[in-house]
Amino acid sequence: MALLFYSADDDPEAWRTALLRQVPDLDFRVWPETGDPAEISMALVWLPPPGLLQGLPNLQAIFSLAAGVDAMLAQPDLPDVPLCRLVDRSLTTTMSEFVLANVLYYHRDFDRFALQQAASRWQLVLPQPASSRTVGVMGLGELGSDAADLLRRHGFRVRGWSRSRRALDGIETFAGQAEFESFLVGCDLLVCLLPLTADTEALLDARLFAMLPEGAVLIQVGRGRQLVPADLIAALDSGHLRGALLDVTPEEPLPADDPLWRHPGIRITPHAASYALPETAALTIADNIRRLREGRPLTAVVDRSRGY
Ligand code: NDP
Ligand code: OXD
Repeated sequence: MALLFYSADDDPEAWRTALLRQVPDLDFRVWPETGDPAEISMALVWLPPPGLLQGLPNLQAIFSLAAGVDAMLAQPDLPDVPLCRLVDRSLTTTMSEFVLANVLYYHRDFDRFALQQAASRWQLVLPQPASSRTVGVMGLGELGSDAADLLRRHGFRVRGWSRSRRALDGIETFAGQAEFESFLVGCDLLVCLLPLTADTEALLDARLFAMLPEGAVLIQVGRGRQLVPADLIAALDSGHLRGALLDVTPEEPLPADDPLWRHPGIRITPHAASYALPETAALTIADNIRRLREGRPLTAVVDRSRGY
């Protein structure tokens, strides 16, 4: 039962070391040194070249090197074996930290102070308690539920929205389209941590922005194609929205001439919100390797009909 690794972005040796620490007898191969393709039963990959996975006749599972699998699912002829998302403590922790940092940026008026400094204007804006703001988190999965909990522990009022109903300590939860508007109307800051699916593509549009209260802020850390950029720019220009942080953009890297770069109400980070450390991510992948070997059900398996 060999595992084949492919990624244009990740260091295979770091993953080899981390996985062998957990599964010492693992036969870890790095493409293109595949050996006999019939010996490969697992693939640990991110966006493999066309034909790579299809050429593995005994493939039993694909482990994604990313949490969001929209790009993997868009691959033509993805083999019909379980596809597992990346679930990792370090990915979750760094995401929650990034979300908290950006919520605090607006909560503590750093956007206003940056404008004031540009105009050499000294003007106090009195700090407000965290409990005076409501932060809404769209998506209450691995990442969203942890970010919501960190925000709650910091003292913010937190509400969350998901497809099915979730119960989270101290967090007001909303579910589905039926409760979409009642969720949005109370959000001073809106964090998007949704996967990209047919239902969430272009969800961050004029209709959604109009449901948010005047002066709301968007923190977009899901996927770029969930945003309609022209609608965001219009909502900022009209003064309805106060600002937006975009960690993900419809095109990545964002082209130098894209107007999103230059809008005064928009801050851009280069898909930098979180990262998975091989040392910690190897724990959940190793668990799935053992499960596969022992014929037990895998965890973090993508439901292809839902798209996440
Ligand atoms: P999960 O699959 O664990 O959670 C997804 C959540 O979104 C679930 O709560 C789910 O609802 C909810 N959801 C999905 N579709 C809908 C819908 N149509 N309406 C309402 N709620 C919906 O994913 P993760 O938390 O692990 O990751 C979320 C996303 O974060 C990834 O898919 C990726 O796009 C993005 N990401 C971004 C990174 C970055 O650096 N910017 C890094 C890593 C991930 P339910 O609970 O009912 O299933
Ligand atoms: C992911 C990401 O989905 O880094 O893991 O965006």
